[in-house]
Amino acid sequence: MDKGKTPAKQPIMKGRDIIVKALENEGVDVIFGYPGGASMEIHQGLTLSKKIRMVLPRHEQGGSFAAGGYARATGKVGVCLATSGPGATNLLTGIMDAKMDSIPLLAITGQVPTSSLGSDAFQEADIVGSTFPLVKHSYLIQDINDIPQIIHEAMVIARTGRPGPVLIDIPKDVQQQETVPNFDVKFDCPGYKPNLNPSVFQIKKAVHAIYEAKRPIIYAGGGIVSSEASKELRAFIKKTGIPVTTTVMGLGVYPSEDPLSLRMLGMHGAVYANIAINHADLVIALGVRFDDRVTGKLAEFCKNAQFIHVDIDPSEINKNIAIDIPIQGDVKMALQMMNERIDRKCDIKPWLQQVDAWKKEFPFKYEQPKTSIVPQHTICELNKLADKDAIVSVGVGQHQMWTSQFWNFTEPRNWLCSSGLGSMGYGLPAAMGAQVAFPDRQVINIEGDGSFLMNIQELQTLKIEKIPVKNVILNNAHLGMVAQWEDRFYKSLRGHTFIGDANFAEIAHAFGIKSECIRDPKDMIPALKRMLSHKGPYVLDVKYPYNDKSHGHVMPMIPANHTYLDTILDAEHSLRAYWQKNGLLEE
Ligand SMILES: Cc1ncc(C[n+]2csc(CCOP(=O)(O)OP(=O)(O)O)c2C)c(N)n1
Repeated sequence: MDKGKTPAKQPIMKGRDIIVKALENEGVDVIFGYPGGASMEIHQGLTLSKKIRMVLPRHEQGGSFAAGGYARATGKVGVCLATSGPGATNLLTGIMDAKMDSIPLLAITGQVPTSSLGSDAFQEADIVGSTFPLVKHSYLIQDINDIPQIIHEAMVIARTGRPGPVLIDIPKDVQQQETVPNFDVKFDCPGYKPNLNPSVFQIKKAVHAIYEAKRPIIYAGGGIVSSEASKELRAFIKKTGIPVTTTVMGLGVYPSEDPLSLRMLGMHGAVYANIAINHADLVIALGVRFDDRVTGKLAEFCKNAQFIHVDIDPSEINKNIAIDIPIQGDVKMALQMMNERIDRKCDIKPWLQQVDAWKKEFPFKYEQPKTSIVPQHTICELNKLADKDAIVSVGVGQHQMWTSQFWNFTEPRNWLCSSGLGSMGYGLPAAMGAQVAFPDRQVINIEGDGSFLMNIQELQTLKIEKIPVKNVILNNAHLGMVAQWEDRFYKSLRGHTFIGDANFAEIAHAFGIKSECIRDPKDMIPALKRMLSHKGPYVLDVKYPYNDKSHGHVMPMIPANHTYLDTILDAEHSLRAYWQKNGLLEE
């Protein structure tokens, strides 16, 4: 503030209005919130806001996933709001999803009045205690004068360093009290100073290792998305000529169809990506966490490689794998610093030829449709028809993995997938959140029937709030991915994985949403076109039979805690057996 100037006099405000104003000051433009006794004061305050759009989900879990979808698509903090007790506990899965995938999320909960705290009052849940292991940080506001400072801190903590969820619990009396607020807040958390700057010494070591390597590979993940480093990654690949594979979280950071792209690695990743990384002598790991779905059996993962690992979170480095060149810091800055020092392409022609040969030998493939619709084929055709910048959302299961395998990703932030937590019911609400952020873009939710059922109530939100998400339900009447594991590992004994055949087009119709149901392959492309050309929300129910044969499974597959050599290629072959047969493996 300028010397000599008196601050503009603030009027007395209610706690609830201070909350709204503080959120407006932080640039919040939408909140996904479901009211109740302990939060309705805040909703009353929100009715007066000209800057914040309130979207009423039909379940708090939907609200938390919608806030997550908004955050993934925009990079901004997604905000959800719920009442105390059951409202608050319904947010837990969305909070955990944000924790696992490092998504900036602010969850605000109403709480019973401070005088009742700890008395098992009606709808009292210790939400700070319940979410303690799930959040990056949390607050219980007990003094109305702390509201502006805490909201500012929470927003900064959610989006900086390694992003994540922050919870603010606000008792009802604090929302109702009055004070003269002070919005002149400054971030002041002495214990929180994420270091962004990579060590120059380590960067030089990394560049040296990159030029020494004969078989380098880049393993890129969600950290590239969080730090907006896709441009720097592309420059790094162009300068070095090193091939890149991504995690599920990293899809979009590099164009899938580029010759240097090895698409996704891991359990259902490309065979060639898994072979290549396991033959590499240098793995350049950027914003990844060596998740078990990527590494399989840790002791066997990339046995002959050196590792460079760049991560903002020091606790990730050396967590699962011993790292040779650790670089703690912002991956965008690390890439910029490496790019400045890279002056020529790596001399790795034989390696690139070998990787290319693997790419040609083991492409992703699927059966062409004959009598029934084939889900992978549907995804490919939809990909061809969709806008280039379409945002794609998924639930969890076979449909999710097929979309990650067959969709051609070109840019980051166009992919909404509950990756680390793997939560069914994610697709529809996450798509809803992204569509609110980008009303004019195509947002397509590709979801299995089981997943869709878990948050189907959000169809009403789409209808009432005019959110034009397109939903393609890959409906096999089964919990397909679990049935696949039953086929593989439990002699196809069905342990409650048949869920029955619902007609989602009729359900959508009841919500007032335009819909269609198809099962004949010849109807598929025209139906997709009709869906995409419709202005409002849409449900396309695509019925196909669950197929218990290999070609009905998500292939390839590395069984959990196994190595790339155990990859199941098809009904007859593992990669090990295939190579042994061709004399390429001595064991
Ligand atoms: C909330 C939740 N419950 C259970 C699971 C375990 N699970 C993983 S995939 C799956 C089946 C998903 O079925 P569906 O959504 O119909 O997709 P499909 O595999 O058939 O494509 C289940 C039950 C989960 N991931 N999330």
